[in-house]
Amino acid sequence: MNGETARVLETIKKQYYYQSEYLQAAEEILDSLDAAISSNPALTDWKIIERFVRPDRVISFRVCWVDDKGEVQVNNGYRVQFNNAIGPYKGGLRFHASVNESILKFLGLEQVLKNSLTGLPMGGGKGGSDFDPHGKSDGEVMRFCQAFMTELHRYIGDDIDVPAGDIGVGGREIGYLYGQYKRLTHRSDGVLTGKGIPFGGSLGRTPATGYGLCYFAEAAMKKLRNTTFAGKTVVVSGSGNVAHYAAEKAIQLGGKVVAMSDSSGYVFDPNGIDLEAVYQIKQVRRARIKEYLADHPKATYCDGPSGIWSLPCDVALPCATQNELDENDAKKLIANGVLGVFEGANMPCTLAAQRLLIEKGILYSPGKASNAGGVAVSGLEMSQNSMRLSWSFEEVDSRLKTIMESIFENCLATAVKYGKQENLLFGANVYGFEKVSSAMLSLGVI
Ligand code: NDP
Ligand code: 2IT
Repeated sequence: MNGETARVLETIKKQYYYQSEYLQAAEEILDSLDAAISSNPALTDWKIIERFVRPDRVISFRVCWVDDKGEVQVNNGYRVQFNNAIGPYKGGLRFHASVNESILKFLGLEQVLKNSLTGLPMGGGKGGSDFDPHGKSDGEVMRFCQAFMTELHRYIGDDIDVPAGDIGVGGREIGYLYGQYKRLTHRSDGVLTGKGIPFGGSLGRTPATGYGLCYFAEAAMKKLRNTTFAGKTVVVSGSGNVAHYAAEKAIQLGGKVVAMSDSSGYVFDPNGIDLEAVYQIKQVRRARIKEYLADHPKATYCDGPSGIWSLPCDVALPCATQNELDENDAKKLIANGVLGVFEGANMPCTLAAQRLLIEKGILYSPGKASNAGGVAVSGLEMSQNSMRLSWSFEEVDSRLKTIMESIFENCLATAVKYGKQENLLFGANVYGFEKVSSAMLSLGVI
């Protein structure tokens, strides 16, 4: 890194020294951008890098609600509207105890590039709360969602900012959030995506991120290693929305998924994971993955999720959360002969893990490229809502596959153009940035 990128990174490191996740995402992106900006001095003259790494605004608010015992609870709520140069702010809401401004700024910054990669006109944003859904009743989740939307609705709109799901926010939460939005505004529009099918949701949105990840991975394996998922041993971390549908598609494509995890630990099943059992435990009963052992005597369980990376596998799909795979984990995967690491989560590999995987010639794709299928189908849901139409599952799934394959091709072509061979991280950062920066230049100093 040199010149403008290094200067901007130093500046934000001083200003936001306490926001480690935001700085990590910024460093990873800026590290790729020297070549892109050196060919266009206007980007430096117009301070595009300086503007690009900072969100347009961070909205933060209090969320008060009453729990089942009648006690008042207070949480922090946020919406980071990062960049709308190429379209309305778009990105998920995360409900997790760890949520803070740093995490939402990293997610928002990544979302700006990811949404650009989809080829659809969407800017980037992210929001959420430190509300922890674990162990909460349906009624408590509903009252929290209503309180959250009571404040959030002032800042969003179908042409302004369109939230969706992320960790802790799935179909149930989107339903409650949308219900409160309707109650407050008297509007029925496409202000949220990931809605239920009876009230404007798109067929294919629920599995889109996981399916899209496998479409991307399959395209990369075919083109760069002349192989496919067929016969491969696959390890998937997490057991939420992204992990479930990634595992399902990997199995459909002929892979064998042998392990999955939650935040407490991981299960290994040499016979191949029984995905329906995991679904019942994690999505229906909202219980711990350890319960898998009850009906699967050949399976084993280990406390602590990160041990999952010590299992031998051909393909690793980290689909849980940020920084879940560090340099030591990457070393173990490499020692065990991994062929590819394709990210389903956002920033699951640490900077050191990414660098090592790339240096050792492992196929590696960053989340902003390989998990873009979720937001891409959100973009299709927005189009269907605007047109008052709905497409079949097959129509949506085939558009998703085309989008993921072209994201792969564009990232690869960009990497090759700059002499970076198979470096899909470089390709994703530069290709995503080119469109956003060109729009920012055209829009003037705003
Ligand atoms: P969910 O809330 O559906 O699932 C999260 C899963 O990850 C849960 O099984 C959770 O377990 C598990 N988990 C949390 N922390 C860890 C950990 N340290 N190690 C292992 N497992 C852990 O979220 P999603 O599946 O929607 O999101 C997963 C990732 O994918 C996130 O990074 C998200 O930002 C990203 N993503 C999501 C998209 C979407 O469309 N939903 C789109 C693109 C990216 P537990 O039950 O114990 O909490
Ligand atoms: O990280 C992501 O891309 C998401 N959580 C999905 C965002 C969206 O608007 O569908």
